Formats: sequence, C-alpha cells, structure tokens
Amino acid sequence: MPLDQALSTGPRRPSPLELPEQKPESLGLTYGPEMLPNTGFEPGAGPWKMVGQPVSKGGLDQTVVRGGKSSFRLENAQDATGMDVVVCVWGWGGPGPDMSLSAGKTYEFSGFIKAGSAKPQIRLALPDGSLVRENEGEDPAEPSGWRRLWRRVTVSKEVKPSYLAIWLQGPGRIWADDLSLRELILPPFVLEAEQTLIDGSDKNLSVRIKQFGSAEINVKVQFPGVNRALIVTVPPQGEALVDFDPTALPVGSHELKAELVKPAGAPYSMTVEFARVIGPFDK
Ligand SMILES: [Ca+2]
Repeated sequence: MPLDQALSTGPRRPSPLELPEQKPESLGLTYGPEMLPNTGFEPGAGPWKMVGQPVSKGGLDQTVVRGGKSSFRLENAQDATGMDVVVCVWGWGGPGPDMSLSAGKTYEFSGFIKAGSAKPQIRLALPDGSLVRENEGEDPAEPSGWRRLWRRVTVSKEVKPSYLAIWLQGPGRIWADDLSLRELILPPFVLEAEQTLIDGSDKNLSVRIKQFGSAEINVKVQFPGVNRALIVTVPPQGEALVDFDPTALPVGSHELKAELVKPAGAPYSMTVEFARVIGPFDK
C-alpha cells in the first residue's frame, strides 16, 4: 500500500478489503462435504442430461476439459433466439436431485464454465416457499479461461432441490466441468472495520459485527488498549456497530477482540488489528 494512501487524512482511507493479504472470496470460506454424485463427468453424464430446443446440441465432450478427460458441452445455433434455452440439468424428465438440504443452512452450487462470449447461468431451483435468501456470483477467470460460477441459497425447511442446472439462453457454446454442491458453513459472525490505520486525526473508530444466522447472538467485545469490555447483541441476519476512541493508543499495533458468548458452545472469536501511526497532524 502506498504510504501517502496509508497516511491520508481525507475520507478515503484503505479498508481491510484492500489489504494485500485479501484472498478470492471462495478461498476464505468453509465448506461441508461434496453432495453431488458426479461432479466432473468422468463416469459418464448421469444423472446430468442435455435438454434443449431443435437449435440446441450438447453432451459429454472430450476436446475441452478442465479436469480429467470429460466435460459437458452446451450449444445453441447462431440463429437461436433469446427464447432458446439449452441446459445441462439434473431433475427434468427423470428423477430429481436426491440430496436433502437442511432448514436454516446455506448451500452453494457451483461449476467451472468456459464460455467465450456466451452468458451462461447456474441455477438451483427449490420447491415454493422454501427459499430464505439467494445470491449468485462468479470468481475471476483462471488463465485457461475457465471461470467458477456459483449460486448460494439458504432454505427455511428440509427440502430436496427441484433441479440443478447449467443454463445457456440464446446463441453460443459453453463447456461445464467440476460442478459442486456443498454446504457453505458461515462463521457465527464477522468483523468489518472501516479503517485499520489510525493517526492523530482519528477521534472515533467503528467496527461492524455482522451475523448470518437465524437467532440473536451476544458478542463480548474487548476494546484495544484499555481494560473495557462490552456485551453486544446482534439481531438475526443483522449487524451491530461498536465505537471506540483511539486517541490514547500509543504508536504500534493494537487489537479489538470479539468473542461469541451466546449461544454457548464451540468457542469462536475474531480480532481486528489496528496500527497507530504518525500522520501529518500528529505533533
Ligand atoms: Ca471432467
């Protein structure tokens, strides 16, 4: 990080997200075991099928693969319209996905896609009324051009997905490989600091405590440099803000520690490191 940015006293300060050790999102997450019986199309296609229109083609492919010897290709002819859909799907015209998703838990369905200019999607459909929250995203492309697409769902009750699909709408050709469906094990809470570098111009700092679960939690916060602790209540899937005055902190490294106290159980804590530096407005 450039020194002038680190010492900037304007509103633009480096956030924890800009620190060099920040990793691609999926690397920092914890996952449960693989739930798909066939992730890479090596034993054949089953239970995945190509379903499409007369302009569509697809199936196992041995020419463009990410892992092993096979991938799954989907193709819509150049004259296909935006209404033409071709999918690599588990759950249409045959038995549906057989794994159970548990109430209150979050699952991620992902796959590596090589797509060129086509715009494929990854879909996980659930029975009506069982979805609490859903989002989707993609990771940066690998040098080989494969890119991981993902969709995350949180379910309200025990359900089986209606179908799982790699979805291509309109003209184009894509390959899919290394699919995955796993529980995404979210931490009890995370901390976010707007800034972690402190100089004499900082009179008040705040740290956000965010949680994803469906029950209220209590977190004990130990503030840096002083013998002061506070119990903070964070609402379900909500956040709480704590503030402290850093003006008395000596130059050096300091930490704010937050520890889960309710629900009691497996110990969990997280810290934010702050660095008190000498800035332009220090004496
Ligand atoms: Ca493969």
